[in-house]
Amino acid sequence: MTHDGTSKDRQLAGFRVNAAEGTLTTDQGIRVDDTDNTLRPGERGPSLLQDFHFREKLTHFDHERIPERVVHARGAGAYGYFEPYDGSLSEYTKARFLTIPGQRTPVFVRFSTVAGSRGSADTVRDVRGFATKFYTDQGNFDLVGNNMPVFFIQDGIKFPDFVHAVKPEPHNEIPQASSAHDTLWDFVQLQPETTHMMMWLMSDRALPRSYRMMQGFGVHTFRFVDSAGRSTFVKFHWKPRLGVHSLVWDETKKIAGQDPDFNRRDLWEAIENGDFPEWELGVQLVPEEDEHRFDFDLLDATKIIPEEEVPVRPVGRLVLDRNPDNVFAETEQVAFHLGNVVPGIDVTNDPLLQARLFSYLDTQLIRLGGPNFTQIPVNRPVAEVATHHRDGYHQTTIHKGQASYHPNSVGGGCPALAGDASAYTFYTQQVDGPMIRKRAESFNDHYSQATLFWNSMSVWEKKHIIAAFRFELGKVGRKHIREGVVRNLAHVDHHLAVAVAEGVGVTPPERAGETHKRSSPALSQAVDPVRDVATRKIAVLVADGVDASDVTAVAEALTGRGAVCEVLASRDGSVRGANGDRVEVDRSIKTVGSVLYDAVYVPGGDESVEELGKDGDALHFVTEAYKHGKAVAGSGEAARSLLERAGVPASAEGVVTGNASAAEFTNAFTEAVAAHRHFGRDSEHVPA
Ligand code: HDD
Repeated sequence: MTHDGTSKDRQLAGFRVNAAEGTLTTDQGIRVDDTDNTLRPGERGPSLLQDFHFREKLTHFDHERIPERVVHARGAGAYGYFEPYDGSLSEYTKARFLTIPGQRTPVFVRFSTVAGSRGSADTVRDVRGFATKFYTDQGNFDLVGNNMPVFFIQDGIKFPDFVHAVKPEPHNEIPQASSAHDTLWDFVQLQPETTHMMMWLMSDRALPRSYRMMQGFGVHTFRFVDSAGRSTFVKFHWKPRLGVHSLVWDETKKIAGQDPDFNRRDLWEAIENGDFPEWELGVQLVPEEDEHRFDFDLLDATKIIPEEEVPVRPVGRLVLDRNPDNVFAETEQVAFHLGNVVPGIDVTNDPLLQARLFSYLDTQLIRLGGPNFTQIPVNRPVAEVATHHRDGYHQTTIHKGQASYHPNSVGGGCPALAGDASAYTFYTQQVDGPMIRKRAESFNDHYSQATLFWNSMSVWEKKHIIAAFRFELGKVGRKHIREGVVRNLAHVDHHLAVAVAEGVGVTPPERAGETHKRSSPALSQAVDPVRDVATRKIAVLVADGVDASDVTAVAEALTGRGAVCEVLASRDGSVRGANGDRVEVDRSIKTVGSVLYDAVYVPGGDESVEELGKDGDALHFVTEAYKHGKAVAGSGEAARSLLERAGVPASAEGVVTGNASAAEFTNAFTEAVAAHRHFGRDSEHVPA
């Protein structure tokens, strides 16, 4: 028996004569003794319409699906809390949840991909959604952001055009969850404002190793408003405690086959294991009077404020510590909306943001079937709700009394208007101008920040970007589209445009004038990366005859620092150790692949290593891990030569050989795993 915990439910609980949890009933509470056979006259007769249990079961099943989100359909969510470090933001905002030190505000966060359907793979090249619902004591605040700080378009009126272009093409519904097709790139080449975002999309940011290892951005410029009504512009940033780390493209394609749930599984397992993901909230603050101080418009969502110009000020932390109980009820039915703001936070005139203020509520009405979706538990504020809204589909509140209007005397004037500073009031802004459809001149520079991004990348990041453009445009059938994109890229960087042109068989473009040399180191994943082995997965390859002490030495060193070691062999169960003891196997190598691990280790034991050397799966495992830039280790001479046979030079960066019983070995391997990837290796091994 299910009940939703409303007060009515609790009241009725005392009257429940049928309340034996565990006995199957109909929706009307009638106990059921058979749910396997329809009612029929005679064993071989037709099913009877009067079988109410059968009809109810089928009807409910037939109505189980609701429309998936038109974008961000595939997601994974979790609960947790946010707490500010101190009260220093109260100088800028009266939002209580940001200014009361240590006060925990419950949150629900939903991560998502954008383009794919609900059942699509997690690791496709795509933007990731990072939407946070703060259940504050002043009402719900939704920060509906992405893992990239800019967007494809400047005005929300173009959102349907962009989404139609990126989604599978309408005549054959191909390709699923991929931007590598004609219509997206056609839109891109004709709409140069997409250029900056396309640089991000072609970068490794579009391939996060984990939701726990990606940044989040509010994207738009918002406003903070203090208790005196003074406004400060603000951009929101989430920084993951584990650092920002990505997969490589070849790997993502393979994971999409081996474990399409890779990112959601990772989030789920981390939380179940008590490795609670954590982010730091930061803000960039710009005083109202500095609005026009930049060489771009603060209202243009295709632009960042470089962190070197306006530093990100850390203000609090987000911790996710509870998985949902039911994905449909919570992760699917959660309804985010940019219009959910609390006193102290306000919107700006950014035309993309303004369109979102309309679209999110509108989309919830069709998706969740009416205006009462705010009563669904995951959407319910913790702050008290008292409205004159009545009726509508799926109304679960039993409103009492006769007055559902304002002003009223019949209901004692209730609910009354807030007569004090606790009410939400919009920032008082002077707006005046002719009614026109026109974009401001200050939105016209589509290339400078794309160049800034490119200039800020390390050599390996640039290689990955070129490879990504070549892959995506290589899938575009129409040559004029490829040419158009390359022409736009010439405004970003001539070398980039030529490298892409050469890869996709179009004439390299002329130099489109000098591009600037500025960079913003904070944009690179290679600058000052967080090094940590916590929750990293290490594959330990073994066979009969393995040196069990080699297994233990590395497993203890790494798990001691929070990593996860899994012993893989050609079959499940256990293998015989060199000393005769059994060594437990976690998984058969046939059920996994190197792409599901961060590093690989071959312990010593001559017989074991010889056996692995004859096993094509094991050799491939090592070769592939190395190719993807991962740490590789081998203990003893035999393992070292096995690595060489697998194409892994012992002298390469991130490759550790020697003896596992030595502290230098385990320390070096731990360091190599903590580095995430070793792209400084021989360039022929870096996909480029
Ligand atoms: Fe959006 C969902 C993020 C522009 C219209 N968007 C959606 C979600 C995220 C974003 C994370 C999923 C929320 C969830 O998990 O339920 N969207 C963004 C960002 C944007 C952006 C960061 C630019 C800065 N979006 C944008 C525009 C429009 C929309 C310009 C329309 C004018 N977005 C929607 C939507 C969705 C949505 C159609 C689909 C499902 C939903 O809202 O609830 O209304």
